Amino acid sequence: MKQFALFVLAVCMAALGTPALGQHGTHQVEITGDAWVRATPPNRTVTAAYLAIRNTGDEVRRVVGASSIVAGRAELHTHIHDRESGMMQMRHVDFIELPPGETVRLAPGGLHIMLMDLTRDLQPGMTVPLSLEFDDGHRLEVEVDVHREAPDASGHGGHGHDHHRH
Ligand SMILES: [Cu+2]
Repeated sequence: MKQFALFVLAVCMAALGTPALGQHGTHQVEITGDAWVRATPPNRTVTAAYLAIRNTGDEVRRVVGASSIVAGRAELHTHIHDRESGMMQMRHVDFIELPPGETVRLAPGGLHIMLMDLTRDLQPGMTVPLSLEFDDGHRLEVEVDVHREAPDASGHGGHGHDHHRH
């Protein structure tokens, strides 16, 4: 079992060891504000990650993928309001567009990174690594805190009321 864990870790390290890694500072995209992942009850295998991404460059940039070692797979999602049913529904999106000079917020009820096939329970106080992939081939690695609810839900002008359960 321990050997298996080490093997998995080695594979992950190899996967992360792309040439783009380490260009953190040169890439004109940065994570601003609180990045967080919703804590999971035992045996829950899906959750969502939220963060704000700022494009400091002068070209449109796109987030085209995400991954984390705690998740078998990750997808970019948004919520839409279905007029027929009056319900919020999640939709997979192929990319998240980042207009130049703007900050795009991923937040409950809107855009989020869906983490699926979780390999472990995520408890408050933990941090999980998250890797974002951009259309220019860059990757951004972030450490994301695990919380039960949005940290500082009073700020950011949001109404802080989460209609949606992951
Ligand atoms: Cu989702």
